[in-house]
Amino acid sequence: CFIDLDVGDNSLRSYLLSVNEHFFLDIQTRSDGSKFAELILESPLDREQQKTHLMVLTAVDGGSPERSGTASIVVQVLDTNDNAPQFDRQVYSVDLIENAPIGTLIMQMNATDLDEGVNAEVTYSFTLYTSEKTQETFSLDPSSGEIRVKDMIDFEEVKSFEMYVEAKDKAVNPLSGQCKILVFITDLNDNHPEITIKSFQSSIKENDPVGTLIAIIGVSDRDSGDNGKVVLSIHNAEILPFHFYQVPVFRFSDFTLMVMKGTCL
Ligand SMILES: [Ca+2]
Ligand SMILES: [Ca+2]
Ligand SMILES: [Ca+2]
Ligand SMILES: [Ca+2]
Repeated sequence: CFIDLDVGDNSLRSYLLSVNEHFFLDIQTRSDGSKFAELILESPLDREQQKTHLMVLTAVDGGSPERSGTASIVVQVLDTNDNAPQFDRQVYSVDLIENAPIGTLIMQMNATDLDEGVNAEVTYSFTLYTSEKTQETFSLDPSSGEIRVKDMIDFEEVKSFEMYVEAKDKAVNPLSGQCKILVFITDLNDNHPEITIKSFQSSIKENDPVGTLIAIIGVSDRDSGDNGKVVLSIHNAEILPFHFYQVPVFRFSDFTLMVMKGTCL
């Protein structure tokens, strides 16, 4: 409040407020003719856009020469929780090799919250959409947002995982943001080929014709791609009178071979 001890035209005549977007002055006159000004909010404030508003209030009298006095007004905008934590993407995808050691860091979650203080402090958790199996396989640190391997991962058992992560702020009325993480497991050659003799004729007669079937052998390898392809060979094949013939069957890494008599015994 400004006080001008002069009277009549020389007393306080008006108030002026420096130009600003959010406030205006409402000048009131008391019954004794003295004036006072109210600072009124004209449009909503957004702390995330501007934290402090600085204005200058000038009081001018009606004298000649005109005299004025000024005062600074500083308005500090307090935060309300009006921003939800946000991830930079809605879906993340990660490749992870099977048998990765327990504790391996696969992802560091980082959600941003434009508010301040507890309104911007974020905790992370798996949502209910994340399967029990996935939650047993991966851990999520609530405060750092680190996702690590918690249990052995076998590509032959599960080839991908889906996680749904929520970031929630610590405000009294919390807001949250979600994202999805897809983990694709890559195969490692961790399975030996398995040989099964499906039929075998242990004795053959001399002069049996070329092409006589001696054995059917099944070979399989649980791995994928080149890790699951199998080459079957006979030890010392060059001095033995037998050959393999591959008979394709239904599964990619499973085929049957026949041992044939190649030359006369
Ligand atoms: Ca805010
Ligand atoms: Ca917030
Ligand atoms: Ca494998
Ligand atoms: Ca293999």
